[in-house]
Amino acid sequence: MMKLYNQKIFIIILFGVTSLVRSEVTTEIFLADSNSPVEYQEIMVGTKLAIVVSSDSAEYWDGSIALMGESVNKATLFDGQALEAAGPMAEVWDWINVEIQGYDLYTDFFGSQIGDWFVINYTANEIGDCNVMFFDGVPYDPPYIPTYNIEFSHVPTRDFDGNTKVDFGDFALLVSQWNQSDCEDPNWCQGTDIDASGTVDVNDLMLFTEYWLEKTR
Ligand SMILES: [Ca+2]
Ligand SMILES: [Ca+2]
Repeated sequence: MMKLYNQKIFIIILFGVTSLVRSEVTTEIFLADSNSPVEYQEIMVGTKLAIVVSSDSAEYWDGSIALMGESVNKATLFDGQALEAAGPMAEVWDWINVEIQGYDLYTDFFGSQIGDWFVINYTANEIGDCNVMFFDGVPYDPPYIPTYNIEFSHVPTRDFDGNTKVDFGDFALLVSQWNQSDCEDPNWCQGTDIDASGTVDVNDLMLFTEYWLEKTR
């Protein structure tokens, strides 16, 4: 399990685009204050991320980032924006299909530059696996087959008091619920019964410490 200690997590999507083919599409995940990409799968419910679409080529591009199926409930994509390098006429459009949530992305046809083109914010809403579909090229008709998925696993939050950081306040809440044995859905003893076993015990403490000092945004 990878742990994060940083306020922001950027997912840098790099495109190795040539003039002939859209090739070499890769996804890398960075911590905000690190140059080292990390493998990143598990995030707490409530965590907010920024998905940044970047390019090493200054040419026209369109594509899409979206949630479909069960992932629509698991997370929300919001506040999609074109950045300066996408060019002055770049556009971001909401998906209008009610079963799909996300954005179609279009650079300026002539004015794009190398750099960061778009940013799409992501928040984890529910426990479970979530796939963010990435399309190299806007898909106009079903079936919507992504170029690849960015996969997340949402785990229960350890930020019991909701102040966006796992810290002593949360630990104090865990202690206050220690040995409680009547935890029930959906409250689970103020969230401190992390594994939903019905009891707040050492297993929850271990799960809690895995995310010690992690921030959710
Ligand atoms: Ca907290
Ligand atoms: Ca438990």
